Amino acid sequence: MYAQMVKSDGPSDAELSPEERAFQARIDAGEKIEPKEWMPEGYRKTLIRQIGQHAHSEIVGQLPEGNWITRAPTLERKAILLAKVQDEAGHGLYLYSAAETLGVSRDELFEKLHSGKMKYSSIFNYPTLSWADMGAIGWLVDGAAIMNQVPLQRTSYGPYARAMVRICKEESFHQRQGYSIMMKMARGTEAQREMAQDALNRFWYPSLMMFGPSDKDSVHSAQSMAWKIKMNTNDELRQKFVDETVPQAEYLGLTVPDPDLSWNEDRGHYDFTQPDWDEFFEVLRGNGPCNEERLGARVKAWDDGAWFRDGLNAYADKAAARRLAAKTAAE
Ligand code: FAQ
Repeated sequence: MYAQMVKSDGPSDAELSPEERAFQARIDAGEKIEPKEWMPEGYRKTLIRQIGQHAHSEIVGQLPEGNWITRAPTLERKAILLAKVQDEAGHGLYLYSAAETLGVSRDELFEKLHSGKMKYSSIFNYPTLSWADMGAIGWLVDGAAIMNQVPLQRTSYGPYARAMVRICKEESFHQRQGYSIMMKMARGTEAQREMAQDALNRFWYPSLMMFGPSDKDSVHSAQSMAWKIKMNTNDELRQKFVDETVPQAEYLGLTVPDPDLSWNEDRGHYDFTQPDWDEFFEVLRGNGPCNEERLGARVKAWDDGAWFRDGLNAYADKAAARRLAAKTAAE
């Protein structure tokens, strides 16, 4: 039903080849597609785009929080934040591995990220200005990530679906740690409560943007949903996020920065103000507050690590040559 409400970019059934029709029948029957099996080129490319973008988001997503590890207010908070940021690195690595099963190398993916040809989530182009932002990121950003990723556990590509199971478990811990920071701040001193409110004010709309453009502007949704690469439309998940998050803000005693937010009895959902989509597309074009800084940090890390990668490769080459020499001598 939702696939009909979004822009269509896929071929009609009559235009499918016999192989494509058989492939679609497997998807419709809920079968998982595994790496070595036949798949349409568009399916493979869409997965590389989405999984690659997702992996890049996890890796770039370490930067805004990594920035606060040395400034966490207690040893316990530091240990928790460190573990969370390390989890994000792990998520990136599972996802790069899942993308590699589609025939793309990790080096190619990195090259595309570093040259700006591949995207990462818009949210990581916003600055983290106070400790309360660590709470808002865990609560809202990981909360939005979970909302999007829980359905992806049922996505049609086996390696992606399986990566999502573990990632979602860890994201739940992340969301709870963020909410725990927000509770502490919201119930602390007046200054702490103000910091928590300010963090909510700044992260609310960028979090809503994480779900992607509105359905009418979503280029890929129709085809991705037909292939079960995406399980829900962008607007559907955004609405679910608002419905679940508003009561959590109320429990904290904080105000969602949307004067038009109201419960709509007839729809059984909150009505809310859409994010500024011009701002969203500007961030995607590289003009957000921190795009340059984030990409610059990743490129620098890649360049600084060149000697280490070279060393590993030289060691692997030497070990392979030794193995070959030993084998030849034994024959
Ligand atoms: N940011 O046609 P659609 C995390 C692009 S995980 C940047 O609707 P699609 C964990 C889109 O690529 C966060 N670009 O696209 C964490 C396309 O451009 P293209 C990442 C965006 O793919 C937490 C164009 O707009 N999660 O954060 C965004 O069907 C805390 C048209 O859009 C995932 O990647 C955006 N927000 O739907 C880490 C989940 N939205 O490629 C550290 C998997 C759209 O043609 C700390 N991905 N675009 O040049 C998805 O579910 C989908 O890819 C969507 C976008 C829903 C993100």
